[in-house]
Amino acid sequence: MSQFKFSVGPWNVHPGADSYGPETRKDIPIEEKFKKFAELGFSAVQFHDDDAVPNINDYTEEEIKEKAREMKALLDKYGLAAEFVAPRLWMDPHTIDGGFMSTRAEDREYAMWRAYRSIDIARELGCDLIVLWLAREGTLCAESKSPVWATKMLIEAINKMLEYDKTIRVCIEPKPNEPIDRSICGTMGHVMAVSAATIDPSRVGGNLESAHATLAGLDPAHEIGFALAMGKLMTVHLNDQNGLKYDQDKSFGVENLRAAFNQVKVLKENGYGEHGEYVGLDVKAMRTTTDGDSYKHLENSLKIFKALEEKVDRFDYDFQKKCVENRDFEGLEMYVMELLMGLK
Ligand code: XUL
Ligand code: MN
Repeated sequence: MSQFKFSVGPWNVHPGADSYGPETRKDIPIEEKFKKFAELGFSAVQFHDDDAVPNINDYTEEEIKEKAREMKALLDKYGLAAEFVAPRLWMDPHTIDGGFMSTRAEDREYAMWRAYRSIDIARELGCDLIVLWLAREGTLCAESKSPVWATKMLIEAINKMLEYDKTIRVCIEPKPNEPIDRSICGTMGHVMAVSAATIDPSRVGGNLESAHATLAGLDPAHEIGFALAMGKLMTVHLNDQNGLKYDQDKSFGVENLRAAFNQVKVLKENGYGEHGEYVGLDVKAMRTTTDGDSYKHLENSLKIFKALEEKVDRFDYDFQKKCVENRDFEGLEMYVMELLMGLK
């Protein structure tokens, strides 16, 4: 039995299109996804604003709230909670050059409109968390905008959100690149600095995604640990990533099992989840996956996470202590490998 509650986004079950080819699987209606998420043991759903309210631009503010209430009823039907809402600031023609730090004032205004609507939707769905994955916030052409100005625009946008709703929490999901070239907020360290510069740092934290940390050349467990030490790990996006290339969102643990073990270990050792935090997955199926296996990567990720929880439960802290006393790190490392290989 896992001690954690798990969450997942509807985009994690997807038709398989990539930048170089069309869809390979059928699109699945959101209600069918919810039903399956509940069956698989997920407790909550993560949303983009337009996952909750498709065609969001076509509606008035009141209509958007009404549509969100309909989505809440659908969640209730399957006993699921909403974990967060994230404004999708990368698909709209207004966000071609980013959102909060777009070079055009009318586009920055549009980004704020989406941020406010995300807060409205979160309220209707019964959650208080806004995730900002800052997809296009940075520069494609380094000289196109000042990084000083861009960083200040991000802080200003977050301040406006904190003012718009006095209890909402804002959670930045850092990523160093892709689709943007140079991101403004690439790591947990950046998130902490931005948080500290806002009008209410207690309401601004981070969402660590394993793949994003790897893309920054950092260890996901250390990024998680850093945010935990600051009391600012609001959620996680667990997945895996094979080195420094395009963002892969592979099933949790399939590329680097030891790194995955250490992510589970740091979460377990530090009481993650005790304040209602979810273990969020952000995993994608492979392009070759068939319709019948549309959820297999989710099942596999949960299975690997739970198996690693058991490994953490069996971790011999006395042996670890002895190894540390003797500076026998070769011994400790081999012990971890044997534990993971099932030899211990
Ligand atoms: C992109 C990414 C997004 C966010 C949600 O790399 O991880 O799916 O998690 O906006
Ligand atoms: Mn993510």
